Amino acid sequence: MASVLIALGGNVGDVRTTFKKAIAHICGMAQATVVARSSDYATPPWGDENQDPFVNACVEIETGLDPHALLFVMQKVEQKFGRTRDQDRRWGPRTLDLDMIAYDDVSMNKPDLTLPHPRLFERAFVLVPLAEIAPERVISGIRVRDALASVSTQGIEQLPDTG
Ligand code: A4P
Ligand code: MG
Repeated sequence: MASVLIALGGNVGDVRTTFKKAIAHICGMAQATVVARSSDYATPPWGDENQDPFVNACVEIETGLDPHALLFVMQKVEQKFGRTRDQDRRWGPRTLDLDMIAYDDVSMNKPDLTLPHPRLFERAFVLVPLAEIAPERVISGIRVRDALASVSTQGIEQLPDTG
């Protein structure tokens, strides 16, 4: 079984409900179990700042699927929740974005899948929830808690648990 970290993001619709359903679908389709799930966070938009705030979270799952099979499942789940990849502008509004942050210690650079995720260390909206569930995890030689200490977390707010 592999330990996989997945980042969730969205800023259109009832994103927190979408996250719950998306995680359940990933687990069903990937025969995966949730090892840890962060809180949800409200985060200022990054990249394209002219849009609504995002909700972000991270989850650690265990799965027997290989990285590409899991990516396929993640893209199916994005589609199920209304994400139309072609119409989205880069870094623009979306109902659900699922990024594979790390898959065990696998390192790969394929056209459709780069592991660990290449923009992980620039993004407080990924590092804050990741540090909640995996502060000691080392990704590309960098401990998650140290990566978090090197970015600004201004404007990021932990949202209360909805049960
Ligand atoms: N791909 C390659 N590696 C991976 C990986 N490790 N995980 C490929 C997932 N996908 C991977 O993805 C484009 C292609 O990346 C896929 O076809 C896949 O084969 P995409 O999700 O369509 O592209 P994107 O999301 O538009 O671009 P990118 O660079 O992934 O942007 P992000 O990171 O998704 O940015 N601000 C806040 N606060 N919170 C956010 O969540 N998200 C975005 C979107 C912008 N600003 C944000 C947030
Ligand atoms: Mg993405």
